[in-house]
Amino acid sequence: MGETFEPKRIIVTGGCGFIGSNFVHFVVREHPEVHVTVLDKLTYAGNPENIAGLPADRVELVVGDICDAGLVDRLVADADAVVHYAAESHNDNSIADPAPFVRTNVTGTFTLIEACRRHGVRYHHVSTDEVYGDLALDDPARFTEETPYRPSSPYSSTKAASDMLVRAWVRTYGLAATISNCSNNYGPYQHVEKFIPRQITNILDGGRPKLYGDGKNVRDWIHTEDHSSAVWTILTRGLVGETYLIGADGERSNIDVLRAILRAMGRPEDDFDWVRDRPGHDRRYAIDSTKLRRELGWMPAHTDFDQGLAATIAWYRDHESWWRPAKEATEQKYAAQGQ
Ligand code: NAD
Ligand code: TDX
Repeated sequence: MGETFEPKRIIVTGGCGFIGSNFVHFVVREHPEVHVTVLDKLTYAGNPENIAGLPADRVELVVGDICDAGLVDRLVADADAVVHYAAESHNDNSIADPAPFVRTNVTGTFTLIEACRRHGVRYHHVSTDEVYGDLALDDPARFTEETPYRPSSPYSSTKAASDMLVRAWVRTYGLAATISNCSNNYGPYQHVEKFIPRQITNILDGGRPKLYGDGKNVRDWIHTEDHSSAVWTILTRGLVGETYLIGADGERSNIDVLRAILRAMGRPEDDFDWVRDRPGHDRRYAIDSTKLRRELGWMPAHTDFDQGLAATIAWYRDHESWWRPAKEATEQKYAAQGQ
């Protein structure tokens, strides 16, 4: 299937975060004709090491805020596409302090789409399945592009708000935009605040994993490499104005994932602590990605979860210098919340 849009100069916001940096590596590796400008504020979640070593003539890092309208306008004027990953991304943080979520996720998106509108630049909006709220454990349904929005947390409500802005800009101003809503990502370079890296690094640190509530909540896991290939597919072959759900049929309960980590790391399966549940904790997410597969021919490549998990555990074991600086402060924050 050919590409219908062939960008040459793209801006990747949040390109020093977990998923954005994976996409930058993906583009540099797979598409040598494309130049990438990373716009990243380097918050606690952004780390320039995530894109270190890439060729300087292919990747430029601009340290700045997506809410800085002047800076965004100057960069967008010189690009032919924006792929927007930058966000405050962690639910627990959003419950403790929602203000940065409203600012970055809503005002930041507004600033970017206004610049894209002014300069006629293509825009891809990276969002989450959490905008659809949650499903019951025994519900056979999965989320589709038609599922009504019903976000639960400050994080997911700000992501939902940003999706709505993009849809309105498409309809009212003819913004050339696509939207993707992806399920839970895992893989290397994920911040230690998130479920899988937190548990792996707790074990590596001689501590115990921490499971919220009854552990039966279900997440639909996808390897971040598959998220990157899907976003590229949508950017270059997706129809303007369309939304595509991204998922790899990876539903698993948290307790099953945790036991798989414990087994893979040679620990007894009950060697963890039950901790306070997340307020408003979504029960289950599940993605039906038929539209993306049928209409754009995308397929996930990393579908063996146990293999992906083993490689992720090995990566954290081999990259302590990457995660160590963030570990103590993250655990202090959790301890203060009883988690
Ligand atoms: P992350 O927290 O690891 O990275 C976010 C990046 O954005 C960081 O580099 C940070 O410095 C940057 N950033 C934050 N505020 C900024 C601002 N105001 N200006 C410029 N840069 C700023 O997040 P992630 O897990 O890589 O998620 C990336 C995107 O993917 C988000 O939009 C998130 O909603 C979406 N998403 C994530 C998942 C997941 O499982 N993690 C799933 C679906 C969708
Ligand atoms: O220590 C923990 N123990 C635990 O049981 C942590 C950190 C989490 N959990 C549970 C909560 C969730 O049910 O594990 C599940 C996954 O938690 P997170 O890693 O915080 O992810 P989630 O809240 O599902 O959101 C993620 O996927 C969708 C990303 O952080 C979002 O950015 C994305 O939009």
